Amino acid sequence: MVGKVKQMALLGIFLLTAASLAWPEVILSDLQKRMDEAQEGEKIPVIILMKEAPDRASWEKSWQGLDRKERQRAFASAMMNFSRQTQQEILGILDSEQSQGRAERIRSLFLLNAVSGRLSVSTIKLLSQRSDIKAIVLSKPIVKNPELPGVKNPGVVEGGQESPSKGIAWGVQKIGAPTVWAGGNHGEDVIIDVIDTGVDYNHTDLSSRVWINQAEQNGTTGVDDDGNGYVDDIRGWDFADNDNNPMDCGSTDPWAIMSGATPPHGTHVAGTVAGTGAGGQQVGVAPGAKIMIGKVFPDTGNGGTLEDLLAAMDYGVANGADIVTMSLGFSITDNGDTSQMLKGIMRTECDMIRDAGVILTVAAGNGDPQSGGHFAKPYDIACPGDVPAPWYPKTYLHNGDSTGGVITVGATDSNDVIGSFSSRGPTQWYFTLTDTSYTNHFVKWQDYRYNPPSQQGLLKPDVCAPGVKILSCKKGGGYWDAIISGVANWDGTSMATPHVAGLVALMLKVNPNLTPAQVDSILEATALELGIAGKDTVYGSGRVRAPQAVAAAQALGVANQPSDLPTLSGLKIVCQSSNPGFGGFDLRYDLPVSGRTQLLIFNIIGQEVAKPVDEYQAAGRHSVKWDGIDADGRRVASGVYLAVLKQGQKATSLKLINIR
Ligand SMILES: [Ca+2]
Ligand SMILES: [Ca+2]
Ligand SMILES: [Ca+2]
Ligand SMILES: [Ca+2]
Repeated sequence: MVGKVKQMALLGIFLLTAASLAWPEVILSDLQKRMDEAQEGEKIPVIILMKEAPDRASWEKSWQGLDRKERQRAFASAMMNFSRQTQQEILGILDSEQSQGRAERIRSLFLLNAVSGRLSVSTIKLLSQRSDIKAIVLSKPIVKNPELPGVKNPGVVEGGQESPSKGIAWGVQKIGAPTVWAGGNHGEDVIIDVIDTGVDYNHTDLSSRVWINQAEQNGTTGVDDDGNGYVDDIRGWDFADNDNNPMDCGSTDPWAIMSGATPPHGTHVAGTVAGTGAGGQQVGVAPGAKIMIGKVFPDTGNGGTLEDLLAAMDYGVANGADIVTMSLGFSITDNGDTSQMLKGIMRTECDMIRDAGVILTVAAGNGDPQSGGHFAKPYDIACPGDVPAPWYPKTYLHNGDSTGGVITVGATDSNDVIGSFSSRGPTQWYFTLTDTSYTNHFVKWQDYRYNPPSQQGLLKPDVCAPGVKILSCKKGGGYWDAIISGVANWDGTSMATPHVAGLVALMLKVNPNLTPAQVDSILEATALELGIAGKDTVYGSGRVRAPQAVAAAQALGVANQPSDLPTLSGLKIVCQSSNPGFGGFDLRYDLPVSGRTQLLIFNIIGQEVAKPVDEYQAAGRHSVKWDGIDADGRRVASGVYLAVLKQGQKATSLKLINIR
């Protein structure tokens, strides 16, 4: 978690030992070291990566014309089938090893085409002889960070609103969610997977919002009715304790939390996503959305593991989540082999989530929670918040496949000033593996090197949202206000991220087919610009704005109609450059007759901002470039614009999304 609460451990780097040379093909050196040190009978948590990869291009061909949710189902089932086939023999071996007490907690991770489990040394050695395995990786613990969800002004909902009077939490107000609700959109039935400490699904504000797996709800106890690998997973799953009860494991005792107990972080996060206000405070952005619960921190408070996190991410995609939100991450503060490998695994997983069409929002991190300051560049953004975004302006791409799956969120206060803790970019993707046990197996991303001044790494975060003094739901009922000095309103990019997840639900409600890249482009294009000009390493593209983003989502639904089809008016306009565009659009239009022709640009509230064409023009094809400059010669703000082509009473239009 990044709610100033927990971080995964820093990663140790181990030297290759002589013993590891016995299985250099498959067993990575840090796992070998762990095996060498293992006690008799000890089971080691590992992730087994399969060698075979599917022919994704051929799948895509057969999926043409599917809408986003249909495509997600097709993607998940194709990947699950592929994984099942390629893993069949290994799962058989592991089943037998499990029955003999040498393996446990075996799970197929279909997005990575991997298998996780806790295996004895002899089982690992047995598997390492196989040619269908690419690598066996030591899984990593998520350790608890005893830092508090701090607050400086307990008992007061920021924005001057006294608590516990009824009201709308300042962050929900600030991003303009109530304006969207006024139009009847509360994000109804959009499913948001909250991967965290679990959620208090009995809370007055959340109980009606929890996603229910109908097949299990109406099925037989003790039977995996929907065959998804999890028995009686009615509300989601507890991946850390491997049971069907994802109740938030956090302590409700503020004193215990202050002494280092796990706080009920997931209930707080879920409240910001979809809290209904039933208990008196409206803390949720999308009170019509459904919360799927992925619990990845164990009841013992000892921290979760990487493979539990991966399994939870898979579950969301497989079970129909539209959005996965993760207010968690682990700090990676070096470019060592283990760190790079871990980053690589997370980037691959996040890329797959993007390819499934699922939107993934992730906290930027809270700097260095030990010192209260920040890690040096480019290591301040936590992983997987350091994974590239699904969309960048064309001008920003570096090499090849430079996009990724993660919309990374920083935290701002009620004055739109960045939280002092909010992690700063840039981050880096520049693999320089040295250990051959790694170099043999891992893709080396070289697309965002940090080597200033010429190479500036990867710009992160992508957007920011309210994350300072955030009021939300308290496990057991009520809110974290006026409970006790010190743990009232919480600070953290953990609190900012669910504001964005909730906003994405509002966007998907009006346009369910938005791709992750479209969602990201709209969030960034419509954000309130903050800090230094343009997208920057503190605020990203700025603080999200719900009314503008939802309007743009709706507009893009219209713009997505095939734009080069003739309209009824006979006029036709297309954009030949990229749209969303980076401050300029090459427009081409066809006139059926000669006459006075106007090409006007309007902003989203209907004001005319520019008039690139107003003259007599002959019938036929014309081109004009609108360079994103308004009538007064100023560069227009990022956002959605409408290009209207008029001739007499005839008109046609085209939506343009401008990014500065
Ligand atoms: Ca099930
Ligand atoms: Ca059942
Ligand atoms: Ca449980
Ligand atoms: Ca800026």
